[in-house]
Amino acid sequence: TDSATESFKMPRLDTRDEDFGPLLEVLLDWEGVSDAEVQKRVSQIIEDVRTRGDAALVELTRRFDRVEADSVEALTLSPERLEQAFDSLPDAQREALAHAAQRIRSYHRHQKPESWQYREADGTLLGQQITALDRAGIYVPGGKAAYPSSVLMNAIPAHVAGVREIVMVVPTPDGVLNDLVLAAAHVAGVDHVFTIGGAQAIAALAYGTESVPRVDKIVGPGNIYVATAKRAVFGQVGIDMIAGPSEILVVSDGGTDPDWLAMDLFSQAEHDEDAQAILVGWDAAHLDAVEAAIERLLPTLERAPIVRASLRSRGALIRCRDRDEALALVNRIAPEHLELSVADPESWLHEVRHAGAIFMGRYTAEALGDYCAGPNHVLPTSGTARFSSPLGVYDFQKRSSIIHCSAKGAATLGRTASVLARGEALTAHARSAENRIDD
Ligand code: HSO
Ligand code: ZN
Repeated sequence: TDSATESFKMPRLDTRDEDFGPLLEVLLDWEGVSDAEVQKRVSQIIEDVRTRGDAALVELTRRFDRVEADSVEALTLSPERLEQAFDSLPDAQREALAHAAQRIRSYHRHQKPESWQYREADGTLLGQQITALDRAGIYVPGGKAAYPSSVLMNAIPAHVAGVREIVMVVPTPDGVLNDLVLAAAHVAGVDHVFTIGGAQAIAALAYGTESVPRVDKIVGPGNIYVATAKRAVFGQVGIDMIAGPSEILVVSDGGTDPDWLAMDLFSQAEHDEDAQAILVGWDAAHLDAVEAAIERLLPTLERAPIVRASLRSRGALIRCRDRDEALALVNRIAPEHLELSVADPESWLHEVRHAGAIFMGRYTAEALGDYCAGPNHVLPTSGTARFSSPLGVYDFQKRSSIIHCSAKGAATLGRTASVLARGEALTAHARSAENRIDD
């Protein structure tokens, strides 16, 4: 079929329908992929890299990416090479990258938590000290899924957190380098880049090889091999969350141009066939207008086949009764991106309990947040906004507890500790505490 002329009907739901509940469940259902065959292959690759180091990386990169290199050094890009990629870009791209990076940096600086301490009356001091990870690893997918914006979103918070060394890995199938990705790495303060990918890159970052330094945490999206490898090395290193397909929920009060709303839905749907774009509203005529806009504009898109597949299988226009029902849907769905395309978004805000990022008002397209508003675009998907947060500075930091007892404090605490320790039959604990009670 000619994809430009193929007819398309946007799926519709109505909360008044008897079977709305079960239909919504089906719409939201997303099975996280886990595949025994993939798991087996991934654990073999990890074992290979663990035991043979660089030699395994060179071989696996030849096999999977068709890149001939006789050492990992030949798969390494220097900071100078990154700068050169930046310099080679047209002015507009250089300026846009720098502008986005500067805004992302200043937003994330606001996230920086402070260490704190307080002193009690008897002189004992308590506190919490915040420190950055020594080394972070950033995975960047190769090929068409390589987003320079994601390099900024992953590396800048690490840099702001105070991470000493940021190591990026990116596969280059057939040796093809993406200058925008390298330029973004330069702008974001990445220290080393290795042109390796897949499970072998994750294994190298987790365990280290002769040339690849072992990191403390690995972040960044990847295909099923990468996701499976990240799960497998978790515990050896920290990992970020494993993201499902991207989603948007738009709430419209009927006052926003239907063409704008259609394009906002498309912008999410064009990411991939499994992406999810849903709009909810209570104005029936307006929903019809959005539906018409979707059907008229869809054939004009470069990625119309992807958008059509996404909207057909996972998209919906949902008609609800009123504002309260729309809010209940928001909190039920806990969307990655929530667009409040309404006249008074502030009055909604305090009632939104679960959403990765909240885009307020008619002018705030998700696309602005994806690139350059400042907040992170790595967000909790598939309803996980119920319990998790956007990627941030805090993901590259940890907290140490601080206790400094005065002599008087040690005596007071010693009495309590001694009683509890004897209750647990741990007498060395008790005596250790009692030693510091001077009477
Ligand atoms: N919407 C994606 C991020 C992105 N969009 C990157 C464009 N490039 C997930 O939040
Ligand atoms: Zn996007």
